[in-house]
Amino acid sequence: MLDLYFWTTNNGFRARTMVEETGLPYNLHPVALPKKEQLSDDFKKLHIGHKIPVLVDDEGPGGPINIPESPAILRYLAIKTKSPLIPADARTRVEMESWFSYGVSTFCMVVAQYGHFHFRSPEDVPGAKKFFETYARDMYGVINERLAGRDYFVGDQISLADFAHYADVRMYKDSLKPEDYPNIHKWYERISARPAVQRAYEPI
Ligand SMILES: N[C@@H](CCC(=O)N[C@@H](CS)C(=O)NCC(=O)O)C(=O)O
Repeated sequence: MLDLYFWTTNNGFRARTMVEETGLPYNLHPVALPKKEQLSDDFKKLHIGHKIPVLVDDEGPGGPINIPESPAILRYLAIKTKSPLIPADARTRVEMESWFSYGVSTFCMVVAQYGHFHFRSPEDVPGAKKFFETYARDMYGVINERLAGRDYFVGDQISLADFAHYADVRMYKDSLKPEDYPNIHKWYERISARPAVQRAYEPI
């Protein structure tokens, strides 16, 4: 059985979406970040770095295993289930890895800073707001260009590269609006229509 330790953040939803995509049964364990539940001794046994998401698989390789970090969870589950979310073709797979990395490290971190300075910072820092909005919008431009004439980031079917970006775009959809970027908008609607994605965003 899989156990997903989760909260309603971009990284949490990225992992939950992947678990839903596998169709495997799982238990969902909310870890309420606003109540600092991630700092409990019990949770820190799962992740010394006190961050969600963490996946626990009691049928891991060699026995039960804890997997922190959403990128590792996506890869782990794709490999475990031999999923086509990792393309079989070697060249497409390499391309997928580059866009996966862009999503979970480059794009995600910039958008997180945008979100911090616009919505969560107790201090108003206009210079940081402007800097990260410009930076984030530049990346939306890059992604919009990448998706021109394509349904997905790589190849002709959905891959981990799409899930690398989707949770962040969805998290800020009311401010960095996908509809302002026509190719992102079509892609966003396509991913949002997937039954597994809809299940992943059901309220907890
Ligand atoms: N790179 C990690 C980032 C995980 C992360 O930053 N989690 C945040 C919520 S999105 C968290 O749990 N923060 C609580 C804390 O640091 O105490 C991933 O993709 O899973």
